Amino acid sequence: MKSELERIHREAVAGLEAASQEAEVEALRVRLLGRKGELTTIVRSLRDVDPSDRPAMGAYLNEVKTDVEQRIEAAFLALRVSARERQIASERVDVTIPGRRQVLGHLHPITQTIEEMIDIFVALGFEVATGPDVEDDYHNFTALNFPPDHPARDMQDTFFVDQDHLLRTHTSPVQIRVMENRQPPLRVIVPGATYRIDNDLTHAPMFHQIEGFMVDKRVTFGDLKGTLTLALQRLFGDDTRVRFRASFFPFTEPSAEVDIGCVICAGQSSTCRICRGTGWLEILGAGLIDPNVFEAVGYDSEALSGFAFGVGIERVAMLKYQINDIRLFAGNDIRFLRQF
Ligand code: 2U9
Repeated sequence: MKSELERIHREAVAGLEAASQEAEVEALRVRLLGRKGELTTIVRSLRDVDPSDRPAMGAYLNEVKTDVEQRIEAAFLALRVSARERQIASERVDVTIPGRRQVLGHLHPITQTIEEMIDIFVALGFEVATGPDVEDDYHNFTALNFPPDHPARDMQDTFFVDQDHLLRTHTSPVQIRVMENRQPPLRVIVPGATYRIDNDLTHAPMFHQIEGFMVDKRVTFGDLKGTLTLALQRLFGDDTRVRFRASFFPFTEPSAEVDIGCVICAGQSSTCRICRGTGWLEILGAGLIDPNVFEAVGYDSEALSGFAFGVGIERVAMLKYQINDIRLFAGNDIRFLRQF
């Protein structure tokens, strides 16, 4: 019996040392201490031992049983501790790892250009006004001194919604609405989308304008020249040359087209493809507000004067960023937009 106990003890110690899972320890516990376990069974056979040897054998059996019980308990504990340690290690958060960078979007280049121009004019005391994209014929044409047979009123040039409504061809109707509702002195700029039936490299059916105007007593063409020269130099650089050429618009008299020195060759190349060797780029239109426009909004055209100007935002952005196709702005190709 002693040798049998020694064998059980040896195997139990070896089995417990080898066990790497709680299930293995549990299987050993059942095999040794379960109802039909080896140690449980051997206790029963103590009665067959010679009575003189029984106390010593009983003591030895108890010693083995206690030792095995303690080893099983220790094995369970060790496995639980190491399982917990493994779990903690796997759930560890390294707070020193750099975060995943969030990819930030940005404003559309047209919006950026509008905001830049708004900032320039706001610094000069202008306020911002906006109005509807769908206008009536009166505010888009008639009040702006367009004669009834003006070519811009043609179905070929303007998107008509019905007989009397259209997609505004410029933001000028907003200025009419401002003057209808308020009295001078006024300094207002109007950014927004405009629409014309046009589609090529430099003309899109939907484009953006900023128009501006100032009305007060004794506003002169000199005020217009000073304001626009300053604004264009803030926009394209302090050294930008600016020139005014006589022109015609229904809503201004006198009228001018305004050029800046070529942003590419600065007038130094007779073969420049941007200015075609002229050294100048047309950038905006302007003039003193026609007295007929003042009369249309109920202003006294004898007592008041004002200047107005209009600029195409896409054209400004194309010159600033050297883009050769206006359609890229509305194309929404992310590879194009990411560059700004
Ligand atoms: C009112 C009175 C006058 C606005 C003006 C221009 C000249 C002009 C063009 C620039 C490029 C339009 O986008 S573009 O094609 N604009 O040449 N605009 S004067 O004059 C006004 C506006 C409103 C009541």
